[in-house]
Amino acid sequence: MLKEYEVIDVKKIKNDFPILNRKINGKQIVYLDNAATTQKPLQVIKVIENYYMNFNANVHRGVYTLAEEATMEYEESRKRVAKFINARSYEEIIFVRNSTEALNLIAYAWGRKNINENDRILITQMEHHSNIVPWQILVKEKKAKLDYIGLTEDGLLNQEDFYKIDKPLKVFSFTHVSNTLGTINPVSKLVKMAHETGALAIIDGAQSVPHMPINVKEIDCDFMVFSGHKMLGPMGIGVLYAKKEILEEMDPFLTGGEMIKEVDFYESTWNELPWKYEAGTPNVEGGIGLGEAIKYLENIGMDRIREHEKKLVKEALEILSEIKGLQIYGPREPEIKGGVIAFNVEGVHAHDVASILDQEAVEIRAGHHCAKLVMKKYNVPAMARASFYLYNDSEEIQRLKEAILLVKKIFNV
Ligand code: 7TS
Repeated sequence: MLKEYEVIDVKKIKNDFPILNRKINGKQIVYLDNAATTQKPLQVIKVIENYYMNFNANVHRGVYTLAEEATMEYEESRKRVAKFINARSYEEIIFVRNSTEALNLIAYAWGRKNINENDRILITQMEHHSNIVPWQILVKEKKAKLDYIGLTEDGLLNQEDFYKIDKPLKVFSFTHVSNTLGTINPVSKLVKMAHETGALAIIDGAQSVPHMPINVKEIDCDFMVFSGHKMLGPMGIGVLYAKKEILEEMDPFLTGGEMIKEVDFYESTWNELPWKYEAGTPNVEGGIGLGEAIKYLENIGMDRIREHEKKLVKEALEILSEIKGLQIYGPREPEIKGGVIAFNVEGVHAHDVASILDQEAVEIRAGHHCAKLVMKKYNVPAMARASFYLYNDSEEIQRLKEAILLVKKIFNV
């Protein structure tokens, strides 16, 4: 039975995640590192097991039953992904390993063809390193220019910076939700700003696609990337979404088997979309597992998952704000904050915070979170970070609070 204030049945959901029954130091685990990766429900684990037990074969080549079944399931997953983010067709969905690979693919395949000397690429100070480093390399190679949108003290994008940088702009690449500050950026507006200057808009959806309804047609971005493992799916499967006309114009990234139509001695031609961008044997178990993860999320409803996380964040911010000496980073309004709260306990290194929390079976991440430019903004070497998902609840926020109070007691701060 759902309690009146609950938007989803967390108790029932928890039963689908065997790992959440684990005890650490005799205490029930509280898993709060969902921005790094999420746990997998039995439904996903079983679908992978079933694949290996019953229809494992390489895809797109065999005409025998196993190969046809594997191909069909893999391609069904692609269609499910397309529908999940409202892409126009499965042709716009490229399976890759993760968000990092997808961003590198864009920088190499699109970037090397379209970026020239003195062209400008714009990113933001809240990016994960995977949306910084590929651009730094491209810019060096092409003698192009890299610009940044900075941050306000509250962890929002300083949108005025957009109007200060030199134009014309070729690319504006930004995260939808910050993996450290939790900031939800106004993506439709940012895409419009990019398009008005003639730039392409790339969205890093690693922290948004798993947590809220996404409609790429409505947002009108040119590219969006995300990772299966952050949305209940297996490791090693990710997605590059791109508008069809861009994928048609671009050259392939990796080449070899699978991605060709014809191969002659000195020339080759490319396969149809989306396989033009998928060289070699793909991660079939990953694709099938991701399809099942999406089924699971859809059954609960992405709008309800977002509502649930909004409530958790509101509650956590209220509770944590009462702790003296706790510095919390990022916006405070649940409307513009995803389920991510980064903090520091005054006088204690974030790694010590995370170690003591682990003694209490509260699993959080500490460090720079692959967002060193965010650390620079707040002038800290590291932050502790709790990040939520659909299987977290109020009791776990209490456990988090008690564990932080214990840190303060141990360090006498
Ligand atoms: N972009 C964002 C916004 C991310 O949060 C991450 C991973 C990535 C890209 C890269 O994803 P990957 O699947 O290619 O690794 N973020 C984190 C994190 O916050 N803690 O561990 C990984």
